[in-house]
Amino acid sequence: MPLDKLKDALKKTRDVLNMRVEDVFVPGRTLETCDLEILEEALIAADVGIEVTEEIIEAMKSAARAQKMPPGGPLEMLESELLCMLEGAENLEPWRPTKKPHVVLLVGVNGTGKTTVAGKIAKRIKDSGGKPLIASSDTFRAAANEQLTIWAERANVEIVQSVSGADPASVAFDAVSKSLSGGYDAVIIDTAGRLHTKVNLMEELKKIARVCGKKLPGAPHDIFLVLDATTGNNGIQQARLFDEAIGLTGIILTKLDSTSKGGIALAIMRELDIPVKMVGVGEKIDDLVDFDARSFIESFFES
Ligand SMILES: Nc1nc2c(ncn2[C@@H]2O[C@H](COP(=O)(O)OP(=O)(O)OP(=O)(O)O)[C@@H](O)[C@H]2O)c(=O)[nH]1
Ligand SMILES: [Mg+2]
Repeated sequence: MPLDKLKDALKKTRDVLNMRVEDVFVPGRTLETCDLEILEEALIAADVGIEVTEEIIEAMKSAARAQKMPPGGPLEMLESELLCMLEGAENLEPWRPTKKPHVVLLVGVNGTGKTTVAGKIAKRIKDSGGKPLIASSDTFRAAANEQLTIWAERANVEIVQSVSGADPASVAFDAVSKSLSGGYDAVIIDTAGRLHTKVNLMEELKKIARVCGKKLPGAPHDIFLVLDATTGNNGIQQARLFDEAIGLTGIILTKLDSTSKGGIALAIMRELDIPVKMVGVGEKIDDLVDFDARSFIESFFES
């Protein structure tokens, strides 16, 4: 993961954590005399989630009782407890298209960054020598097609456009057909923002996915939930409901650069069995990085 970009993006989260963590871990004090409540508050403020926070505090208390303090002190212990917790939940392989064509469906609530992510992923595939196609299955919002067209131009890739009011599933079908006949490596399908609680809109997503599979068995190969990190813990509920409705293969966490609540990535991985695949670290086309738990956690603590 390009470390500098990630570190820059996590600055706000790091500041929240470090400020409080410094208050907790006064040099020379043992963990037993440190104020773990401050740490608890800091972790919750960074949206690590109650469950993860409680586990961490317990683990640190018991390590302290057993006098198992690492050479780097409590801070190192915190870091290694976080890492240990995420073992097995790590995203081991950076995401790449593995099928040809590899069909990716982007879903999420309104304004999370789906259209931006479509452009960013297309650019990344193009940069690595692939031939991606993007498709506008957002036929709901008036300017959606234009917005995606701008991203297609920026990424210098082809687009299957939509007409306002058209059936989003038919756009997806056309895109998958075109990708098969045109020798494309990947199809990135952008969809309209929708609330996870709206049953009919979730049905529409299922239909889009079904139609892709009709044209190309096995498609869509990935269904990524694009989740706005600034929404905090409500994101967990969004992920749960989208997953129940259509089955997610991963999460793309956006706007990490504009929040101090980057801990949400840890909560997601711990509480849901869905990997965070990539993170959005800005509004520009190259501001998308692969997620790696180790670098992520290290970026919480190192400036
Ligand atoms: N700072 C920051 N802004 C982002 C990031 N990703 C997207 N945005 C911004 O978020 C806003 C919404 O992005 P869109 O891509 O239009 O979101 P969307 O999910 O397609 O929105 P709808 O189609 O309306 O549901 C835009 O202003 C983007 O520039 C990110 O990683 N960091
Ligand atoms: Mg959009």
